[in-house]
Amino acid sequence: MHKTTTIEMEADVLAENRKLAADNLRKLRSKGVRSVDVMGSIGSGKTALIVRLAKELKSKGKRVAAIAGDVTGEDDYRIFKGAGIPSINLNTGKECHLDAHLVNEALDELRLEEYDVLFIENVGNLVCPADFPLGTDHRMVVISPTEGDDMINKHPMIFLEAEIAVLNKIDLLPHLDVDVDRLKADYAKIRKGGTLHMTSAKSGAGLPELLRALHLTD
Ligand SMILES: Nc1nc2c(ncn2[C@@H]2O[C@H](COP(=O)(O)OP(=O)(O)O)[C@@H](O)[C@H]2O)c(=O)[nH]1
Ligand SMILES: [Mg+2]
Ligand SMILES: [Zn+2]
Repeated sequence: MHKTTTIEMEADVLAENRKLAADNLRKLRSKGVRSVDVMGSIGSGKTALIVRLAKELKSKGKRVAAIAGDVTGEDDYRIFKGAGIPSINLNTGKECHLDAHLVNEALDELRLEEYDVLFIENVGNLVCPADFPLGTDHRMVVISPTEGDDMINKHPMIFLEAEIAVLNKIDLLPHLDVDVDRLKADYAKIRKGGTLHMTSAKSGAGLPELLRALHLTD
């Protein structure tokens, strides 16, 4: 009995989130903003990638904004501001993921008509963000080789949910005993024929290809 009630409540929460996500997507598209939900593990380079991608986009004349999602604090928000990216800070309090409701409030604070692209950095976590779409054009998941070569196999749901997957920090590969072929094979098993994008937010490697995959550049 108790289990049934819990499952019903969860189903309600997820359904409500999907409804708000659809509202967010409509709102963003009506203002001509393309949006990306950047999910991934803690420290995999989500913030660093957003900063580099925003720089590339700005050089092509695109106007970029960001939402920094964290449990607490303003660390990423300050990095975005320091990089000249107009940003909103979203603290979840104790939740380990952003949800469509929080993002809906942040969208009200941004003058959306002034931007072409919005990056939303989700809370670092490879589990529950998968269940909470935010209403973005794309969902992207970022991991890095220092986390080991079983990251994809252990978290199939998020790789199934996000249509773009990134292995960042490839500049570190020469120093690590990580089996990249295993990561690629695990990914190809989960998303048939999918490409695991290889990037370095440090050197800039792989970023033009990633921007094309996100349909943010030609
Ligand atoms: N060597 C290297 N370091 C990186 C790269 N991307 C991010 N980092 C570093 O990894 C740490 C965590 O990056 P951050 O972007 O804050 O990760 P996040 O928690 O996913 O947002 C920082 O010290 C970054 O400078 C990369 O491609 N190569
Ligand atoms: Mg970050
Ligand atoms: Zn969570």
